[in-house]
Amino acid sequence: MFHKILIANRGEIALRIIRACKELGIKTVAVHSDVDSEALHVKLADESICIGPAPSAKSYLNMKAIISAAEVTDADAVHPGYGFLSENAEFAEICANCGLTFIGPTPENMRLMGDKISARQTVTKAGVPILPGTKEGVHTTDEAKRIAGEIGYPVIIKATAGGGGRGMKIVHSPASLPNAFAAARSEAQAGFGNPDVYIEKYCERPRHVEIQIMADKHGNVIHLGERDCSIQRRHQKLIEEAPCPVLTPELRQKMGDCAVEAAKSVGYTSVGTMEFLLDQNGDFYFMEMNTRVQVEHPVTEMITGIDIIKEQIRSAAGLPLRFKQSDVKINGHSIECRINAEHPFKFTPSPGKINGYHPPGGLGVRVDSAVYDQYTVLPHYDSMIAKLIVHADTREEAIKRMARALDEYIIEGIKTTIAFHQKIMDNKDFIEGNFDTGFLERLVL
Ligand code: MV4
Repeated sequence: MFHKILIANRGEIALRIIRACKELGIKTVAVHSDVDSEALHVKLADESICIGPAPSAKSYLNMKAIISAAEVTDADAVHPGYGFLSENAEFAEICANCGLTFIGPTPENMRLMGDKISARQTVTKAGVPILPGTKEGVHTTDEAKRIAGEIGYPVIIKATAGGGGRGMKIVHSPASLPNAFAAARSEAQAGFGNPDVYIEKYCERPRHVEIQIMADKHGNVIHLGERDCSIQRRHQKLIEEAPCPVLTPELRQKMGDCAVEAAKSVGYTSVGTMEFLLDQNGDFYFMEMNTRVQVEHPVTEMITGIDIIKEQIRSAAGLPLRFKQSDVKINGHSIECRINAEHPFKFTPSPGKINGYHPPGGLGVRVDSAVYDQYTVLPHYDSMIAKLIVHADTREEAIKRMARALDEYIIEGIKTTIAFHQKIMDNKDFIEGNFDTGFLERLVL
């Protein structure tokens, strides 16, 4: 097992990783920017090191500074969390070259899944369904027109190097294709430094359902069931839950098996997530794989009782998984609300000093957060300040518990999205499980 882990992240996920390390008896090193010296991850870690000025590009994305910090503190592994360097294959490679274990998949796996066309090809070979679309990048408008005609409108143009929905264009007719194609390519170039795009059949009003995968370095791969992450705004998830309210046990097994086979086919060795679209007919299609731990992993922990971060660390250290697929039992229902320092209905950022703080508690309530009373939420980083997670026997009880916990949660001095979540917990369609990825766009609060 590792002796000391450097956590290359901040905020609640840095705390989440520190907690796992403490329970595993592993020492921790926090890294922080100039403006983060009062951050909770710095206070809770055994040691801390400043790695640069406030902008992420100069601190939390500064590979040289992070590697140096690991060397001077004699850390033997690096946990990247989510965001920042978590899906950067080059960083994983540099860690390995410096004798540090990168707690995540291999650089090869990260590259394969980071390229959305190669990810599609790879999972197809493992028998995973994908939407009709191109097997290669599409380079000219004529080619795009011909392919879109073959697939049939509507189609969606996506960046090969993209992900998470950035730079996608939905095209409903041949007339609008040339502009959309040009825009997609230039956005892909600007956003990812690579203009390549591919075309897929557009799936209307899908749910976003993803499968949590857990793998070790001995060829064992299991899944921990699914999460429904359909409640999103501009590709930012706001509410996640597990299990998915509409998935049947048969469909769960089929999606789970597909995700496990895909992970096995590439020799995957860490935790990861296969994202699927679930359409109105109950058919599912692979979208992309996230080769990191995700923000919403707690809802899966709550219904399985498995500590995903601890297992990820153990797996990176070369230990075998402690669970077989048959050991994984889904128990009850869990919901997570992401609470952001934003206007509750306009979603404009609201950084500043928290002047009064009281988190909720009680049975089945979990708060993953790195803020505290008198803490100043900084404008330089992500606006998510807390994840409020509940667990209960049924979905109906989980919604009531979430509503109760949201009512208890007091955060003064800044605006937060608590009031938004209160409205959703009281929404008839949400309560009935009747929603898809377009839910928030159609919603009038
Ligand atoms: C799609 C799609 C419909 N059809 N692909 C968005 C995130 C990125 N991973 C892919 N995304 C989508 N891909 C096809 N062929 C609809 C979306 C999509 C979406 C997916 C999940 C959650 C929210 C979404 C919001 C808009 C579009």
